[in-house]
Amino acid sequence: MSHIQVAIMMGSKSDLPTMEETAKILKSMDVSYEMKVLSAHRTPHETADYAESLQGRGVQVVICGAGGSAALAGVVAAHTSLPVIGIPVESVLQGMDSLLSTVQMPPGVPVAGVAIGKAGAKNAALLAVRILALNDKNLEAKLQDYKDQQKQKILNEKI
Ligand code: RP5
Repeated sequence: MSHIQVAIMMGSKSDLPTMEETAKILKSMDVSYEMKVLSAHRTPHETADYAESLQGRGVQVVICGAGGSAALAGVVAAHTSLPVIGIPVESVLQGMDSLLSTVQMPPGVPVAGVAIGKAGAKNAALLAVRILALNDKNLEAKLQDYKDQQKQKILNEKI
């Protein structure tokens, strides 16, 4: 069985600056991941094959980022029963197109959509960690540390 806990997918290498924010948080919490460029539109068969392989490999959460007519998260959700988190990557329409394409799924095929861009990329990682932490006390403690650090940062602000 694979040691990969989270699969991070993106529709193009041009999405990498956004998706790196996801990877950074997973890395900081010692969550294992792999990153894969696959496009719902440009590599439809390869995308389906990869999505269908994940559960059998022991992957627990899939995070997909795409921009524009962002079908990736939805297509992956159609090809796996794993939880799928969709990040709308910023685009020519400032990501509104990506946002609607990602979240407006038909009932029965869920995608957990997060905010546009890097904020969403960070929250996608944290949401994945929350899912994994349901069965991992060590990870739960790391999430609590993260929350405590955020709290201290705000409380230490001087204006
Ligand atoms: C989407 O089209 C990708 O996810 C990317 O955000 C956007 C543009 O792709 P490139 O033309 O930069 O490859 O499928």
